[in-house]
Amino acid sequence: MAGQIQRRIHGISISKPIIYGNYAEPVSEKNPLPPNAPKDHTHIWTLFVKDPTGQDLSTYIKRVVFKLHETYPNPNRTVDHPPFELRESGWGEFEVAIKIYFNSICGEKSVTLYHNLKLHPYPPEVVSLNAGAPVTTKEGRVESILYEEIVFNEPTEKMFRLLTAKPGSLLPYRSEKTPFTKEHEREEEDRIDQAKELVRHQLEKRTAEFRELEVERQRLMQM
Ligand code: SLL
Repeated sequence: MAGQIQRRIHGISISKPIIYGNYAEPVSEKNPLPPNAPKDHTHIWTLFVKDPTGQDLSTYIKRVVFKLHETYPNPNRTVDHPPFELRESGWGEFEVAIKIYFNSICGEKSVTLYHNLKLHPYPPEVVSLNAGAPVTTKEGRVESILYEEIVFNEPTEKMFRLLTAKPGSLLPYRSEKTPFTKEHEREEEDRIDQAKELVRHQLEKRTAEFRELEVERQRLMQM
């Protein structure tokens, strides 16, 4: 109802995984440009926001706006339903702002992610050093994909029901972590103290043995 304040659940955070990025393929006979595309475009690419497990993002996402480079006509491209994808062509790489709007029952502000649209792969030796490094797949297409978790703190009750319909979204409640960590620390300290005590005991025993041997050696020397 209009004006009704949505109740929130305190002390709870819900995390939703997403992947986002782009695919790109060089223009070729098999992968031709659309008839209306400028002739200097060399690649056809797709920008996307997806759920990594294949779930339907429209449960909580209402709209995705891909803000392209200003060389594109109408650079703000809105996608109002899944799949949240945009297929285009171009000649250059640039940074895309991906603005995600949530369903109104979420009571959440939009979130903006940034992605460097990639058309060319990185050299293999640097791929593991770069999150989202563009790589060439077996099919010969370039992929640059990033992983992110959208965290909803103190979600509305409706949102909570929506997002937890599938398992695996609830994050541990923050304050529970503290006693666990302290206890853990104390146990570790106890273990270290016990080990020190053992070493000290062994050292004393050995020193006593050496002292006895020394006394014995001296006695034998005097004979
Ligand atoms: C730069 N990275 O910094 C480049 C910009 C722009 C890419 C790349 C198509 C535009 C059109 C296109 O690929 N733009 O359709 O004219 O300068």
